[in-house]
Amino acid sequence: MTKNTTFLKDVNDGLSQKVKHISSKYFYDKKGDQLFQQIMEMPEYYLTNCEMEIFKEQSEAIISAFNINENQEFELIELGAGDGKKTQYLLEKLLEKHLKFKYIPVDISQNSLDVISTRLKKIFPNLHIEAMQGEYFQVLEALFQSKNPKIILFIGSNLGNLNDEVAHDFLHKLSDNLKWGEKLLLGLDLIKSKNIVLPAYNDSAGITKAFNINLLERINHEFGADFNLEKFDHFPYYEEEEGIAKSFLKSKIKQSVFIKALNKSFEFAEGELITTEVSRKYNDKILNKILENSNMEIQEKFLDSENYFADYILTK
Ligand code: AVI
Repeated sequence: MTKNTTFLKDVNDGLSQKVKHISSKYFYDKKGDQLFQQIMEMPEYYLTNCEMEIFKEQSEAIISAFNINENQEFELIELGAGDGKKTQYLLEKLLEKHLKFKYIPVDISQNSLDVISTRLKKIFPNLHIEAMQGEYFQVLEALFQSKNPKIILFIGSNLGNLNDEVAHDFLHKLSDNLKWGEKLLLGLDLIKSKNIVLPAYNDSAGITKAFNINLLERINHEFGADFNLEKFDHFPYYEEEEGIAKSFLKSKIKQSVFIKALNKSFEFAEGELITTEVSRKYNDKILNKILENSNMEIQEKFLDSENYFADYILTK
């Protein structure tokens, strides 16, 4: 099945449920990539700055924690590489130390990979970079074909966009592929109060709203749907106790939407929600629960100065 037919099938399945949903993985078309870049620049979206600070200030200590054998070439694999701006600090330090490694950014968006490869090659002419396009789950096997030791980067709290069960399966599968002593650097947003988290998913410039609504625009373009974008609202939600930020699209009125590629109409009640994203926030207890029986454990934790975000080193 091609990517597009999987998307169409997921739209059909998700909108046919009693509680409608469409996965956030479909946010990232070209416009979605650009909007996410803009979100990361919004003052309310603290996640990027916090993790940037950790990489800027603590890359040296992070590299020590990797326990790298200087005589052995290794692979630094970044899952969901995005724009690579944070990783840049780590790459700079690794290159300064003349360590032998290949950097493999993996992303679902070929567009992001092209941008990151061009940019990093310019900044670091000596960097050995080999991008791989694909979804995390699907590329794991291909990634582990070479015998070289591996360090995996999974930063930006990307894990939080998977529900806990899927996150558990993913980390366990990843661990199954890692050899004894190999590391995963896992960047996670931490549980904190609503007055900090909620604005991050509802910036005053309306970029997150546009990012969410772009999903409907994408369905209009790709599948000839007639979603009226004015008739849906961005609806963000977060309760500290649950620790999960959620984004919904809310139908402003009772309406019917036709999707040509499915030759099918979908009914929306006034106020009805489509779940589009979960962004889980973590603490050690939640992470340890997900890691239970995975053969991976927390080795070290690097925090930003506000204690909003953590980069965990997990070791097998
Ligand atoms: C990519 N991911 C970690 C972002 C997040 O915070 O969940 C995506 C995002 N959604 C809305 N704003 C940012």
